[in-house]
Amino acid sequence: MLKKDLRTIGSDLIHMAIEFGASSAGIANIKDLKGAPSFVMMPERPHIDRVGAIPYETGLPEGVVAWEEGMKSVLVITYAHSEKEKHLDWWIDEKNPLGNKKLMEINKRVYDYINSTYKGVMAKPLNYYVEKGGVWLKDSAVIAGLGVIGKNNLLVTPQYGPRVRLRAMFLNIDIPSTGPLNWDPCENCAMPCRTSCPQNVFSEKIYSEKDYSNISENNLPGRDGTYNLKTCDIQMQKDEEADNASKLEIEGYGRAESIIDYCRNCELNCLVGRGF
Ligand code: B12
Ligand code: SF4
Ligand code: SF4
Repeated sequence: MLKKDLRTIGSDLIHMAIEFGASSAGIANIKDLKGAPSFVMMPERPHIDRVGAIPYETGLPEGVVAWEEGMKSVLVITYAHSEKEKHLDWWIDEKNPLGNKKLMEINKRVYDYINSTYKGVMAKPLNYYVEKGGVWLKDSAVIAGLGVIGKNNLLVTPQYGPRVRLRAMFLNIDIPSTGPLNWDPCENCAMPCRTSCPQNVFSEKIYSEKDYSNISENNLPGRDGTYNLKTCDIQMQKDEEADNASKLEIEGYGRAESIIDYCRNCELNCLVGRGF
């Protein structure tokens, strides 16, 4: 396939993902992803530092992404989670959050569209977890040009700030990356994302570029190496115990028996994209 044709297919898939409900979409070429910070760092990080990890089903060592034979690029989609629609992020009655379900639906529609439109193009919607064949989603979104990593350690998009959730799909065609962006919203910012953190998670530098084979000092967790996932996870455990069993009537769901509302302070207090 010619380079021009590949770009045209890429643009069409991005357009269709948005048509099917994604808030934004882009392409990350796998050659670019392999050198991105999370992809370099995770295989080198010790197990003790793997909060949120689940058992590996890919047969690969911990932290290593299962690049599938023949796959060349990744379609990345976002779905905006505004402050007004907090329920999108909630674990209601222990079920997959509605926002995550929406992302899976959009991915499925794009997958069906590819199969019915492009002969020879193979696609594979990816699991959320790297342990189950997924990819590191924030870096993928950065390479796809959907935003940058902020000082809150989240993908910050120009339109919605960090208030988005992500999903991805492998493609067997070699489409060039549609990013990264040349943009830094965090420069000169007073960092309400960090000061609003209930656990003071960003209080000290705990990662050093010297401990990893190829990561610059500005590309560490939290950018400067201060994001401490273990302290953050203390808050997540508190949120699970709090279980706001308020038996609310929820739009698109009905009456809930239990709700887990995980902390989003570093996300909701970011100054970018407020109030959409
Ligand atoms: C495990 C996990 C957790 C764990 C551990 C978090 C962690 N960051 O290590 C816990 C439970 C603590 C957690 C907490 C949260 N999570 Co979480 N989590 C994940 C998961 C499954 C894997 C994350 C991971 O281990 N990444 C790899 C490591 C290496 O990344 P890292 O340590 O964060 O730091 C890297 C980046 O900052 C990046 N980086 C830094 N500078 C630069 C520069 C460039 C150019 C690039 C490319 C990258 C880059 O490289 C770093 C390595 O230095 C992802 C889903 C996925 N499949 O990716 C969701 C995910 C990252 N989580 C998400 C969210 C929203 C949250 C929370 C707000 C909780 C909530 N309400 O959902 C908090 C936010 C904490 C924070 N400020 O980062 C979203 C992020 C959306 C966004 N806008 O970025 C994701 C993508 C899931 C989703 N549904 O879309 N999470
Ligand atoms: S999710 Fe909450 S506890 Fe974790 S870093 Fe963000 S504000 Fe802090
Ligand atoms: S609040 Fe400011 S420093 Fe924090 S992520 Fe948003 S723009 Fe960056």
